[in-house]
Amino acid sequence: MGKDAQPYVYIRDEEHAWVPARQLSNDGKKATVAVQKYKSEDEMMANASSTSGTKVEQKTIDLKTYPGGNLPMQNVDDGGKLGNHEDMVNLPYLHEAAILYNIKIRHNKALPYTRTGDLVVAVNPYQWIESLYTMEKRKLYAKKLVWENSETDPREHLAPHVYETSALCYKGMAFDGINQSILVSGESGAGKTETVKICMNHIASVQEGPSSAMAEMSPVVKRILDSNPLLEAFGNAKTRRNDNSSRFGKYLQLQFDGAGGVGRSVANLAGSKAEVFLLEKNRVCKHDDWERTYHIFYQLVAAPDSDKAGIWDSLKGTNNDSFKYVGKCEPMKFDGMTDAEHYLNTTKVLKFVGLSDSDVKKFYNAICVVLQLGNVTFGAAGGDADKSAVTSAGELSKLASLMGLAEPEITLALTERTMKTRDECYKVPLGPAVAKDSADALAKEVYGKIFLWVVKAINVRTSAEANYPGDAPGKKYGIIGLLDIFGFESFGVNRFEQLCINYANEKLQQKFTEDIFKAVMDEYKYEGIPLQDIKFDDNTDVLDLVESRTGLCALLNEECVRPKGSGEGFVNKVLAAHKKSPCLVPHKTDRLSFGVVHYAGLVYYEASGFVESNKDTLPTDLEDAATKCSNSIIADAFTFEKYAAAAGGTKGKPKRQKSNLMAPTVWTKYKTQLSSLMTSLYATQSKYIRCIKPNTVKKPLIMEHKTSVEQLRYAGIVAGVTISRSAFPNRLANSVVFSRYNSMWDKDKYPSKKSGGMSMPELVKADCEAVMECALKEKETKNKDGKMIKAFVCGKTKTYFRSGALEFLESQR
Ligand code: AOV
Ligand code: MG
Repeated sequence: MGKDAQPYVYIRDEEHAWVPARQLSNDGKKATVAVQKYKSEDEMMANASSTSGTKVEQKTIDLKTYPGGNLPMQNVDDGGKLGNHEDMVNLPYLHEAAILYNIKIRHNKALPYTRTGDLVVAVNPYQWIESLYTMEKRKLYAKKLVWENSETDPREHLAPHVYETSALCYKGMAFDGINQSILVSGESGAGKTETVKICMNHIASVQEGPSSAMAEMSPVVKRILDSNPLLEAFGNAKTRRNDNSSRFGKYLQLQFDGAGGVGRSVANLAGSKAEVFLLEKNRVCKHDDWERTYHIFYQLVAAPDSDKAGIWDSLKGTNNDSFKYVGKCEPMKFDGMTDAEHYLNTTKVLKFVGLSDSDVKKFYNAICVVLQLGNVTFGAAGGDADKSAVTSAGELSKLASLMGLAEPEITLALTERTMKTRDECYKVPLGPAVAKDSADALAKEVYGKIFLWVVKAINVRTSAEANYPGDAPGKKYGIIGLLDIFGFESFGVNRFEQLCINYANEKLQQKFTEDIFKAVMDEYKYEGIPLQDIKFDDNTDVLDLVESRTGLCALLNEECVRPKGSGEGFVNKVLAAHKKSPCLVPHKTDRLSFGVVHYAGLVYYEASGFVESNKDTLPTDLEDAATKCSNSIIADAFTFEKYAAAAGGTKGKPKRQKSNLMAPTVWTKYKTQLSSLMTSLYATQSKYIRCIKPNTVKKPLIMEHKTSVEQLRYAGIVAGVTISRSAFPNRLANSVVFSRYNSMWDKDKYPSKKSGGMSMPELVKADCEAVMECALKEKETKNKDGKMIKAFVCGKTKTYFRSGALEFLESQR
């Protein structure tokens, strides 16, 4: 807030999203501003909001295009300096630009964490800031937030950190007996997985008790932490955005013994259970040039020949080039280890989760089946493009022996398809491209099952039930759940997967909104502010559009059982059924495309592959072949699936025909899984961490405005702020209000209602109220019923200003 009549504001900018400016004049419709031209970002940061030194350019701004017809104000001090706040709730002016500049200044000072109330915004520092994660730091947050009693908010004297999230969760679970969850979100590369690891390590150290130096970790804790690399080996891959990108969603529940115990008893980490969502199976067969498939393939290929010989004879002497799914790639390290080193580690952990030596071999052998499926090639048979033959006899023969199947058997399964009608059963040949797709489909399915198998194996070994078999069956443990899930996505082309991902984000956003709403209610209650004023937009419209009985997904499922179901048929149905929905936008030119207005913005989806992606069924012939595989891990997984799918069907009859119609679609399974996740989350008290990826070059200290602002929107931070500030956009501490504006106070006309016996804060409030009565008289408005509405409310510790009131005070001062 500036002293002079040239307020410090932000204006929109094509290149930098928001830039600081001075407002020179404002007639209510148009404003003239002075904008500095900086040579570089650095210079802009250094000068933050001063007009000195740099070239100044004047601009006329159409105020209609700004919220409320006002330019957003900068949070500058009396000297015109733009500081930064640890808690953005304390920013007098809170809006998108203010949030951006606040986290930017902190990011530049290597301060990655910022609070907004209970939420922590974590900007990926792209450098390991050792001092943030020392044992002293861990203990400090644990001591202040868990073990010490405090009258006031104990975070007051602590810098913002994700350790506060982990510590407060531990406290809530251990002392209040309320299950907790930490919901971490953000786009690819924003730091979700790292953050979850940081929190998990902290929780593991908090639970060691108030005086522990964590010299030795309990074996249970060690097992839980050690199982993590295994999930990463199978579910992570190098992508353009992240060298170690998780290609699945994960909900990890830490289970505690003795939660909610009386007094200061320590709740002990007794086990953990992981649940996974939507593994990106396509990556098994295809990846962009600069990306890789799953780490485990490279690890296996980098294994020493002595190990390879024990897994599969033909694996000996191979390298990345030997397998089409792997292909050429530069050697790379992540976590400081080469693929060969990772192989050794993965093998160690596999044994550690309970696999015997022979199981480990069998397991790697199953992965070879996936690799080898990619090497089989097909061509037209006898010049007929509708029929195919294997054109790589050697590769096929290796595959057959690896799977323990006769060559003709696997060949037929890949090149022909059995069709069944009510009274007959016949075979149709497949063209080369379709045959190749079949091989890919089998590879993806096998890999998907291996992945789930790993998760199950880990759970069997790490769950509290496994660690403490003596516990009573069905014993309830205290839970801290950690959610590391894909953030909102909006790409050039958005497919079925993006819809699934964005649907999950809508569900989470709904909970987030409800939680913020509750927090605002709690704050108002504490401050003694009337509650009826809070209004906000929720996202039930979008959720209805997606998940209701006639929603997008029900319509997609319908289209999938139609004999000639197609993407276009689906889009037509959707547009017809939801003409009136404010959240559905038809595409102007593309009949295969439709737009959905998400909480984070409009996304167009390309529906051409929706039907196939949603069905995701494996032809019977391949499924049958897999059940006969000599590798029992594969055979068992497929056999189980077959019986599960047939459960309820008539015994002994061919099962697939029926289940082709009835097999649950990807969507149906996903929705069920997600709704059970939401049920678990609603049973917890949630805390939020929003990760922001500051730049695309993966370098420290750089913050690109445009992409960062977009993420603030996607993370719902801006929407959240809108809720919390809907009635009163600005707020200041009563003491600040008094010292700042008491020069505008006519004491005789507006006497203070203070009286003896009042506490200090009550005295300040009384004075502050009188000052505001006087200074903001002019800004009073009448409501519909002719009642006068004041432009402010004084709460117990803070004054809340209605829209425009604080700006008015500043201009008058
Ligand atoms: P993600 O989980 O959000 O992406 P990661 O947690 O894998 O992102 O982080 C990406 C990279 O950023 C890491 O490999 C680190 O190099 C760096 N990084 C993240 N957080 C920190 C931190 N606190 N300190 C230092 N470096 C960090 V994805 O799984 O791709 O959506 O799918
Ligand atoms: Mg990740």
